[in-house]
Amino acid sequence: MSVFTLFYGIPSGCSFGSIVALEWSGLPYQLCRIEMPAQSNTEAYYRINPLGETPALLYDSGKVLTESMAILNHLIAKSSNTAFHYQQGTEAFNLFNQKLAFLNTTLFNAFSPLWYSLEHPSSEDATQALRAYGTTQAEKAFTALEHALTGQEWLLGEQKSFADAYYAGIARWLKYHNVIDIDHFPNCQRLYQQLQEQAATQFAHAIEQQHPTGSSGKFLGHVSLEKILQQYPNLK
Ligand SMILES: N[C@@H](CCC(=O)N[C@@H](CS)C(=O)NCC(=O)O)C(=O)O
Repeated sequence: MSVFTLFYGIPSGCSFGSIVALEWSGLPYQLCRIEMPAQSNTEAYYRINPLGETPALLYDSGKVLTESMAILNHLIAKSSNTAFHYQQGTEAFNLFNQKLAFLNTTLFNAFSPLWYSLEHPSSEDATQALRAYGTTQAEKAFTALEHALTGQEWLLGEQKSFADAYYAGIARWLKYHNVIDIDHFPNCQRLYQQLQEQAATQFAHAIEQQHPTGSSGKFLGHVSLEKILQQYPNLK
């Protein structure tokens, strides 16, 4: 089996979820660290993803997959852990896709105005308007999630899934942007806390913060963007 390479973004990228998922998957992989926006918005990285976004996954010796939903689904298909496999057309498959789509659209997008205001300093009024919009959207999304999580251990119910991994990377933005305290949503908070106790989540934090850490999966080390581009000259 060829080695996967995940391009993950710092600080606080949504690619965090793909790192956690790779740890859970049992697949051998390496990581390529991309600073956003300094490295993500360069001609070199556009050869990996013309949108300049992370995560991106290099697989099968030269194919690149972008978009978290596609990456997570690919990792599921390749994972030897059958607990993560859902057959198309089943309720489990629908539920997984529904949760992942909710996180990747409604929840993720709620934070867009907050990221924009942080990365594009503007007038006090404009910043306040963006923050107010982001806060309203985040409140709406977390309220919906709070109801959906009632009486459930994980996003899918009793079974942990890659949707939970992805949630761990997004939910932390409430604190990052200092908008609403996650304690206002007890079920969301419980799920978030439960994820912090997972070895894979602790590993992903340590990787982002460049702290020494051990993998509970099949992490093989870091590789630089330059090395990947030399190794795969045909990447556009
Ligand atoms: N739809 C994409 C969105 C990816 C995305 O927007 N990633 C952000 C980080 S969470 C990014 O790379 N931003 C680039 C930058 O800020 O320079 C996905 O789900 O993977």
